[in-house]
Amino acid sequence: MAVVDELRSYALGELGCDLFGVASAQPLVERAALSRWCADGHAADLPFVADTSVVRGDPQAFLAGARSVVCVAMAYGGSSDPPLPSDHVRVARYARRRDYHAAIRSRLVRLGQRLVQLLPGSRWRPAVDTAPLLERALAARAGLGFVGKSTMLIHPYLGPELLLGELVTTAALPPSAQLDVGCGSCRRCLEACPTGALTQPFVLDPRRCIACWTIEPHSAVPDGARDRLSGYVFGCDLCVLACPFARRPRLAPNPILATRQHLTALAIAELERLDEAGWRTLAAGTPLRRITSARLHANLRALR
Ligand code: B12
Ligand code: SF4
Ligand code: SF4
Repeated sequence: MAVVDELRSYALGELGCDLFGVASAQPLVERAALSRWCADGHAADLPFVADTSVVRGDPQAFLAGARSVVCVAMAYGGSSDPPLPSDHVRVARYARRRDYHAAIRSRLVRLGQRLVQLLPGSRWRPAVDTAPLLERALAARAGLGFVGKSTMLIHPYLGPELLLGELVTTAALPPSAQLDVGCGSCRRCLEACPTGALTQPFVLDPRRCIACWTIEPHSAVPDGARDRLSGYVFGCDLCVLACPFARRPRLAPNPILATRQHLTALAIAELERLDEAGWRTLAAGTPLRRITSARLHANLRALR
C-alpha cells in the first residue's frame, strides 16, 4: 500500500478521524485575504492572529522544510437543539463535549509516529487551532470541504460542524483533489447572524461576533447586546446551524466527541452560584475551561 493510503486508513480507522486529506505546504493564496482582513482592523480583538499573520499563510514558516500538510477533521454535528427553557442559557455545540484540542492532537502525534515508521527521517509538527496556520484554507486545499460564506469549512455530507487538525511534515506526499462544491446563491448564514458580524460573504468581523465577545480574552460583550446574544453565554452556532449543509438527517457526533447532555442547556441560577472551583469542575475536560468563572459571570450579566 502507498504511504498515503496507509496513513489514511490508520487515521480513519484506528484513530477514529472522520476526514483525511493531504495538501502541499506551498504558501496559501488566501494569505492575501488574511492581510486585508487584518489591515481592515478585524483582528483588533485577536492580537494573536494579527501578530502571526505572515506565518499563518505559510506552512513552511511553521516547519522548516515542510513539503506536505496532512489534514484531518472530526465531526460534531448531530440533532438540532431543543427550544431553550426559560432562565437557561446555551454554550456553543463544539464546547458541549471533550476538548477537541487534546483529542485531535493526541491522534496527530500517533499519525506522525506512524509516518516516521513508514518514511524514516521525516519530521513533523502537529497543529490544532492554536497554531499560527490558516487551518480552513489548508483543509480546503486538502479536499476536506469548501470554505463557505460563513467562513466555515464545510463538507458536503458532514456539514460545517467539523473540528480541524493538521500534521505539517517534511515528507513529500501526493496532494488530494480539491472538492468542486460551494454555496451557490445561498446567503442563509449572513441572514441568520443576529449581530451583522458576517459583513459580506467570506468575511467575519470578530468585533461584532458573539463567539469573540463571550470567549476571547481581549473582547467583551458590549452594552445593550442582551437580545442579540440569543441565549449564548459561550460561543455561538447561529450561522453554522442556518447552513443547509448542517441539516443532513443522519448526522451524529464522532463518538470520541460524544455530547455531554448536561451541557446542552444550563440553568442561569445554577451558573450564578458557581465559584471558580465549581466552574472548573463543570468545565473540566471541555473547551469551556478556556474562560474563568469571572468571565462566565460577566457574560451572564450581559444576558440578564
Ligand atoms: C480566530 C478564530 C476565531 C474568531 C474569528 C473567526 C473567523 N472567522 O476568522 C472567532 C472567535 C470569532 C471564532 C469563532 C468560531 N470559531 Co474559530 N477559530 C479562529 C482561529 C484560531 C483562527 C481563524 C483565522 O485565522 N481567522 C482569520 C480569517 C481571515 O481567516 P479565515 O476565517 O480562515 O478566512 C478564510 C476565508 O474567510 C477567506 N477569506 C477571508 N477574507 C476573504 C474575503 C474574500 C472576498 C474571500 C473570497 C475570501 C476571504 O480566506 C481565509 C482562508 O480560507 C481558527 C483556527 C486556525 N488556526 O485557523 C479557529 C477555527 C476557525 N474556529 C473554529 C470554530 C469551530 C469556531 C466556531 C464555530 C466556534 C463557536 N461555535 O463559537 C465559531 C464560528 C464563527 C465563524 N463563522 O467563523 C474551527 C472551524 C472549523 C470549520 N469547520 O471551519 C477552527 C478552524 C478551529 C479548529 N481547529 O477546528 N473563531
Ligand atoms: S458565530 Fe454567531 S455572531 Fe458570530 S458570525 Fe456566526 S452567527 Fe454571527
Ligand atoms: S448558509 Fe449558505 S451561504 Fe452560508 S455557508 Fe452555508 S451554504 Fe454557504
